[in-house]
Amino acid sequence: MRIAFGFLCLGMALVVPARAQTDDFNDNQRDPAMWGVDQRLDGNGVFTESNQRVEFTVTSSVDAHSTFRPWVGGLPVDLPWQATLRVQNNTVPPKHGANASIGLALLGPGTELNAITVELVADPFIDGVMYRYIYSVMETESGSAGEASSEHEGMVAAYVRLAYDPAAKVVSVSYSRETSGNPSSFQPLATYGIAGSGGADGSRDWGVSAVKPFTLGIYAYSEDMQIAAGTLWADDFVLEVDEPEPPTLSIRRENQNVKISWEASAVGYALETRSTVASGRWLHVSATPAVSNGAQEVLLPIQPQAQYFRLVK
Ligand SMILES: [Ca+2]
Ligand SMILES: [Ca+2]
Repeated sequence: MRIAFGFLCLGMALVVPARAQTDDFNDNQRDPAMWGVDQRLDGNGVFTESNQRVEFTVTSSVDAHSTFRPWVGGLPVDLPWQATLRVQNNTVPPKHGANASIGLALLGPGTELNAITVELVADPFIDGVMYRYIYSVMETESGSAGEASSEHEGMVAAYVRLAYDPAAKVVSVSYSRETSGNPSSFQPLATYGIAGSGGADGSRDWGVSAVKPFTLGIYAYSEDMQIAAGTLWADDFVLEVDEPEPPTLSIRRENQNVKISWEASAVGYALETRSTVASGRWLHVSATPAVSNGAQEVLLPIQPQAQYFRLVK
């Protein structure tokens, strides 16, 4: 619930900034308020919060292993957001065909087969040279819709980012080669359209909606190799959701009434009142706002006692 306060006497409004949620994993235990139970999409790889980060381990040296740790809140389809994760990959795949990776995955509603991933991969190609690269793919139920990668010799650490534009319904993939602190320089890697168009590297209609939102999570993968503790890990997750500025309540006396108003563009808010500022039950103001000059306005008779008002969404 998001709240905008307006005080009858003070005419003051509290402003809620763009919402940033972070996890530095420094407490070494999965926080169920942030992260859901790990989903093993393939095999038996395990995420463990230890050494103040999220490590991925695999004990089997054969087959594919992929595990997904979902962000509990889900992600809105009607607001801009971006998710950033620091990743490190010191694994050394022992042969051609073996590989290991870690990064972010965005899943469409209903099936994990609709996914956009960005990962830091270690992969020895057929010539025996160890390649490390940022890899991104848009997966659909009918296979890959597009992919992009960027090789960097010797790279073991990076930041990976997924960012969403709700107007274009496009997910942009980028990464930073900075390896600590707050990275400022991100290089674009790919764009994907999730409503069937708009992506430079792939577009499919995932059927996302307000009632069927995205799921985001940490994702790790390995194939035909063990992953020892401390070799493949993620840290410093940041999710920024660009929520619109909350409306400002204005209050003005008009004869024996007060006119309470807020921006007409702020839809979905309800006006509430109570007679003490710090306690008591908030009561819904039943008067329907009239729209005038770009504002929603409610006219109420002045009461003998103080009244406090707020907007609630
Ligand atoms: Ca940490
Ligand atoms: Ca934790």
